[in-house]
Amino acid sequence: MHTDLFADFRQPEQNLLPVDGIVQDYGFIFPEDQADVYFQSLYCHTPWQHDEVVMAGQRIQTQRQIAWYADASQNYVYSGVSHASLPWTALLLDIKTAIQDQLHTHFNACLLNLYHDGQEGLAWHSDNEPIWGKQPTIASLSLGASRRFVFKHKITQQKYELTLHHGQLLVMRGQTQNHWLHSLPKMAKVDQPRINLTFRYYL
Ligand SMILES: O=C(O)CCC(=O)C(=O)O
Ligand SMILES: [Mn+2]
Repeated sequence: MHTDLFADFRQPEQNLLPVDGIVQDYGFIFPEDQADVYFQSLYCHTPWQHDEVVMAGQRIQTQRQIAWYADASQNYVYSGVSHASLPWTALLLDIKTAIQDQLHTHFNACLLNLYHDGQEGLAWHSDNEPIWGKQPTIASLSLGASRRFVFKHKITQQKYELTLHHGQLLVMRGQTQNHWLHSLPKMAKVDQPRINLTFRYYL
């Protein structure tokens, strides 16, 4: 069981980044069976949509799927494509409340990503759109398959890498989005799906 494997895993007071930002690992914030229920329910009942990104003026559909939830009917525009928001479900509100209580931080939006297997990933980017404010706190919950997650400093190219597991909460704060990119590399050997939830606050 993961809680035995990583008994002293939860060290949120430690900053994983060496400079120019704050990334904290809150470890496993839900019991494994609870994380299983969340994964299954989100996997089966979320109205997943393929994402679209604009590259070299072309609209391209990603294999990865997304769903965007927010307090008001707030559209989320990134990579030149607008996404209409869905109303919160009871399950997402449960997860949001648990994370808010733990972090003492309020969130009003959540982006869900579904990676069907290791052939799907997310390219280098930072979540630095103006709607998130200058120093956003972004709480990232991982469910399902374990995947590598990598940070790269925008100037020095210095990297920091970790593996994100089922039920693990990672929090990015402060200057992180201004100075670091992050990515979810493809992992050919992974044949199981992963869902990621990033809780955010738009201004
Ligand atoms: O899947 C992940 O762990 C990261 C997702 C992410 O960076 C994003 O949605 O902006
Ligand atoms: Mn991101």
